[in-house]
Amino acid sequence: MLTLYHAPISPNSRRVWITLLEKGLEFELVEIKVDGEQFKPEFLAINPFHHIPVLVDDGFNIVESLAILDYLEVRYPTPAMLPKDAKDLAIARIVQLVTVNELLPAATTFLPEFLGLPGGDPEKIEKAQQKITTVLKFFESLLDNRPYFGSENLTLAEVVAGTVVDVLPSVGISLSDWSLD
Ligand SMILES: N[C@@H](CCC(=O)N[C@@H](CS)C(=O)NCC(=O)O)C(=O)O
Repeated sequence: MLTLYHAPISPNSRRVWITLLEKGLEFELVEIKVDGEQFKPEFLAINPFHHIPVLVDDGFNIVESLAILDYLEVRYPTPAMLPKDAKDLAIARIVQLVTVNELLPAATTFLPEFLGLPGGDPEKIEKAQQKITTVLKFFESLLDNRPYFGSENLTLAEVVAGTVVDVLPSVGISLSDWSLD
């Protein structure tokens, strides 16, 4: 039995939720409200770092969303969601890690705007905007004539990037100039 501890607002969590759906797996969804519920002893017993997502598979607890995706790919290999070719796999992993390490932190700068709160530091926002443009240009350079990163089929690269790229228009960053939308 698979159980996902999840918060719909979290891109880290949504990437696991989408992967479970794409793989057609049955799972129980436990919503954690990240306004404090993550610090309850019951949840800290599952993840001492108080982060969602956590996936529990028959009593085995997995924290860290990218580790969860790797686990799911090996444990439930159909449909395959990572390329087998070395270069294609590198491209998929690059997209995942650039999303987590570059794009998501830059997009988070726009969080106050997204939540309708007073805006942040204009200098930081300008830098974040430049970073997002650099990432999108870089992602575009990794695409070839195939519809997905390094693949003819949907991969975990699109799942990870998609949960962040998808919110960019809602914080005022248009995707119309890019072949990624
Ligand atoms: N590196 C972790 C990050 C997880 C993470 O930061 N989750 C946030 C939600 S996006 C969270 O649980 N925040 C509440 C907290 O840390 O107390 C992963 O990829 O799973």
